Amino acid sequence: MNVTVKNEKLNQWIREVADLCQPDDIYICNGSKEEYDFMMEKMIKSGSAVPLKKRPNSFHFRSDPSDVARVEDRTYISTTSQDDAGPTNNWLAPDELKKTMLDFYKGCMKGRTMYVIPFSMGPIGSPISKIGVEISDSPYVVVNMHIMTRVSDKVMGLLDGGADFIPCLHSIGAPLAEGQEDVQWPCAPIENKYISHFPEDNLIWSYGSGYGGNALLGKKCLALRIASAMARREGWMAEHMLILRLTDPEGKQYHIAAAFPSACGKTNLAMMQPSVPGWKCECIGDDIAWMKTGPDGRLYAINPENGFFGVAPGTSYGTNPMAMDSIKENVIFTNCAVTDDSDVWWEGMDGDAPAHAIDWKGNDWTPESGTDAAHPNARFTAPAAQCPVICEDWEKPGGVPIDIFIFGGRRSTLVPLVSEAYNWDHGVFIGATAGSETTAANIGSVGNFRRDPFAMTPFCGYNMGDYFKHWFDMGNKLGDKAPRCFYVNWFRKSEDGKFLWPGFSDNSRVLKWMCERVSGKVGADETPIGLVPKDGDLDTNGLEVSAKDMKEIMSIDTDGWKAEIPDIEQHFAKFGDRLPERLTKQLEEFRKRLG
Ligand code: GTP
Ligand code: SPV
Ligand code: MN
Repeated sequence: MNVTVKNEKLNQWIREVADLCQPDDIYICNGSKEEYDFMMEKMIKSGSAVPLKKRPNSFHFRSDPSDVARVEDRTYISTTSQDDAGPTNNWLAPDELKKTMLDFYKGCMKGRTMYVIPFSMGPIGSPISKIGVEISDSPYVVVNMHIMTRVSDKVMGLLDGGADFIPCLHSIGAPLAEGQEDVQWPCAPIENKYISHFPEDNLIWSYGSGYGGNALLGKKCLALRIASAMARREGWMAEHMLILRLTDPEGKQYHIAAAFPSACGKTNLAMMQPSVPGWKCECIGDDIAWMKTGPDGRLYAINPENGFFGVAPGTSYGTNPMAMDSIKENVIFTNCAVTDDSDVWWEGMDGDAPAHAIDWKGNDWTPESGTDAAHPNARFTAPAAQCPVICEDWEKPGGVPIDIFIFGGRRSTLVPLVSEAYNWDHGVFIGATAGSETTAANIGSVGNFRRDPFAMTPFCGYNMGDYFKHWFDMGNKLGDKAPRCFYVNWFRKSEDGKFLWPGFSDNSRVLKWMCERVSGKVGADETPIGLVPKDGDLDTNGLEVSAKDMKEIMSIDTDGWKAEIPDIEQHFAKFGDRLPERLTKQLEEFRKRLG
């Protein structure tokens, strides 16, 4: 071990894990550039990292073809009573799950180094921030954690001073026997993967995967699943939301937090450049928001992360120029294609496809191959500070006051571009009934419709019926200072399968309408599903969408909505007596409005 650890709880945990996992070596990380360079150098030598000539200090990794996304089927919320995990989470009793996992962990780090990564979610020392310590046998995890969280000996200093922490144990589950040669991306087979959470002890155990949210445990595991359970106990909120600041031509600022499911547009909206003249958008966070009430009774949000773990395919100067400018240097790419001139490429990047590349599986690829060059869930890991439109207040310890909540998802039919909730209870109803087509961010089928309340289905660390109640409780606490709630759908398609709405920078038109609603500049029409823009209020100046398509994007198909009711009833029924009365009442009112 390279450092003496003074925090007794940490010291004891490190010794316990080392005895169990039997690594060859233990290394305590300090987050320095030297450490990052040293780890990267080691991975270049072993062949797992490929330096990119076109992007300074940037590297490409290829995962095992089986280990390309989160594994919701193998993700557990392990509470004493199954009812506390609820109907939307996989559950195993803590004793049973721990016993199974202990067998896997036994000797699992043989032939490898065990890295101890002290990190802060949120600015170091902020009252909203939380300290975690991840133990991992993956050097890829170490370099990604350097970017995605604040890894620092300042955090170790706080721990030495007695600060508490959330233990996050991770192993790729691939011990090496004496003399055994390593593979490029070691991991365990799918049936041996476990992404486990013990919210009653604020504890995370992850085994068998090296990818994204399965392995970078500060993100979904700590900042959403464990934090959501803490937030409920302590009266705050941990949400799967981007945070942005929109400034109108008069200089008035609005802060917006939006919950869309994985791969449904958060990173893009967070750094969107408005097509409406005079409006400015700045990014505060692109995936997670932690929110607490401030002394003025309003809701304040911070981004607990330090980087972007963004979807690569579809990212281009045409769609998300600020992301493209954030990934010019100091970036880790995973599962992209690599071009002959040593750059990355993916489907949807600007310009022509390369005539030849090496695809994400390491095979020769040409545009005639008929396969994806980059995996649909290929990702970039980039420091948030590199975003040209990162807000100057993005690390403000007290956060920014939220004016607007947006819910949404990917619906090729039915759901119109935008609607506003009648009030907070109706807002909770539209959040609780949100649905979306599944994406490649999870291993499983893609394009299947599912209910995904508040985009939290895979990330809520407790019974989602109680989570709905927590939203009502927060509403009671916020009163007339609560953010206004809206619902959007950028993904409605025409009969021939094309997106009707241009999206991206034109989404600013929708945000502008929301701000004008909040400031009382515009009225709205009442419909069964909520309030919608009056004719002429949605700014379509310079927009290249036909009047016919515009009408379709905004149209409300009452029969189609009536046909949703049985599915919403089934969805609500799953929560039994944990479903708040106020949601049942909302459903009744919705039914009445539909006539
Ligand atoms: P996670 O990181 O998985 O949580 O995803 P995310 O919600 O941040 O999604 P992201 O912004 O990365 O977008 C996912 C995909 O949707 C990308 O391929 C985008 O190009 C595409 N996308 C984002 N916004 C829009 C939009 O307004 N319209 C259309 N048609 N596609 C969009
Ligand atoms: C998501 O799936 O919502 C992500 C990517 O943000 S991961 O970190 O892999 O969870
Ligand atoms: Mn996400």
